[in-house]
Amino acid sequence: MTAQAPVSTKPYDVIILGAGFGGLCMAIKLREQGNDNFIILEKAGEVGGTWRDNSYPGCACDVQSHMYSFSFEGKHDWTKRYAPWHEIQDYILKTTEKYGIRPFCRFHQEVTAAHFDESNGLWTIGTTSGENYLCRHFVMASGPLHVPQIPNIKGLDTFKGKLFHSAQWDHSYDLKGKNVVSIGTGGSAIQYCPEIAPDVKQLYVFQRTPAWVIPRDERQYSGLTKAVFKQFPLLRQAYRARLYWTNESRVWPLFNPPIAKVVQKLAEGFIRFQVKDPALAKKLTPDYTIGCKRILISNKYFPMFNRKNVELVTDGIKEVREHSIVTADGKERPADCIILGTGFIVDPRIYMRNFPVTGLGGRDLREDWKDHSEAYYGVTVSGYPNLWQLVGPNAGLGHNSIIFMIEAQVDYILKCLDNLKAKGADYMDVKPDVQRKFNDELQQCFKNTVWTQGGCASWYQQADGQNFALWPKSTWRFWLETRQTKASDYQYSYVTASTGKTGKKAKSTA
Ligand code: N01
Repeated sequence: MTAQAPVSTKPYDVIILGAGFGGLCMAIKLREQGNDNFIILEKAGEVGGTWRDNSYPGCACDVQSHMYSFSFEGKHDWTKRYAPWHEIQDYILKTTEKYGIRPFCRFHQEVTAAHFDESNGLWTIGTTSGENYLCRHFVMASGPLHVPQIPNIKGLDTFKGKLFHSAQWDHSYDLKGKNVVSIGTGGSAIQYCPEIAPDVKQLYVFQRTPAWVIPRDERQYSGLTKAVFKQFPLLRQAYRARLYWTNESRVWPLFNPPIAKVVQKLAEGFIRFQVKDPALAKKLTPDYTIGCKRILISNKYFPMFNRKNVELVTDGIKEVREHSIVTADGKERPADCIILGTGFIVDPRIYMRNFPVTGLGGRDLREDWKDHSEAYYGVTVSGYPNLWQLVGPNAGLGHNSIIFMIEAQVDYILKCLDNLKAKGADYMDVKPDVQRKFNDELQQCFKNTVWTQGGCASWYQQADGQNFALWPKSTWRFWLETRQTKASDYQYSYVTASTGKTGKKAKSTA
């Protein structure tokens, strides 16, 4: 919280952190309910989140666009099955205008603290601009993947060439004819490397762990298809449903490692088919079960290694020098530019990495989640009343559209808000035993899946080995389980008129 900063006197009903897909969905649905008493605090100067930030060459969503869009805001004229980033950002901008969300956005307002006050049942939200805001409900919709991970490599800070992270691509820098080092082989790198390879003099792709990459069922939508989707929205919706169930069927190998092994054989064949040199194909083949880390899709990644100017480097990085990079075997490679495709800091505490969130009795979420992050349906955390999250712990996906999860979570939150109103209470808090039971059952679901049996280390797991990132069931189960709220899962509290100002303890009821 900014000391001495003014606090807005009139509390908002809801403050949303972040104007990406999640924040916008929350805002649109609030407006649909006739609730205009909210604002969105956005650290950047525009809406869009990931799709505003990531603009590297080849950046596209690896979930089909007809699925990776709001169910209530279909778009008949997606150009491709997997739309490029700017088309998705354009969709977000148009949706923002159509639903009149822009006036609710407060840009360049990075949240620095969130503090719950039991005496009045309100959250105070501090921002870098120095303004503090009051609200009844605080919705954290910042998403888990937005803080670039800069690797701790010896000498990286002494590098005299061009250095940037994939999420901060410098389009003014011309890669033509340059010696380029790319570190990492995750979802971002496998998209931009094949795009830049034809332009650069030499591309060194530094791989620490190979990724399973499967074919991308790419297609352009013809004018006829777009016209049909425009004329017959039901057909577009049926197409979306087909995509949904196709994606959903992909989760079965993840739950059943023996089935995953069969899929893996096909993926191995795909590498051997696309890479001419068998020794190189072997280096590109992971030694863990497919699905343990996110499965990537590309038709261009493996063939890129058949180019003369692309080298796969699997030796560990020893150090970076002023104009080169040196591997553990002592080999030095010249570098004009280093691109970090090293992903994002995914930490259970990512939502409040830069700021404290204090709940009942002054408890600190960063402390509570130090070793172990837990929530209830990735939406709410016991001890932090009226604090809501989108894509919180165990609400992430590797096989289907995260927007499906966001919509289910937003609906759930709105139902909770209705329950609170119906009870005439000021704040609600999920009961600790409800959260405990939910998480114990959830972690059981991970047993005998590729995530625990697959033999990989990934950002899905926290230090104690528990998977805090993914939803371990089908997404329709998430929808079904969150369709109804159970009022008895929560403790409801009332702030009496007299306690509002004096700070006496609020009354609670189950
Ligand atoms: O990041 P990542 P990303 N030295 O974390 C390596 C999703 N996404 O930006 O596996 C050397 O996946 C690291 O190696 P290792 C994407 O699926 C979605 O690519 O840890 N290497 C890995 O290879 C993912 O969930 C879309 O051994 C180092 C890579 O860097 C998320 O976004 C599109 C290293 C990081 O891979 C982020 O993807 C694109 C080091 N010190 C991406 N540190 C969609 O379409 C890290 N690495 C939705």
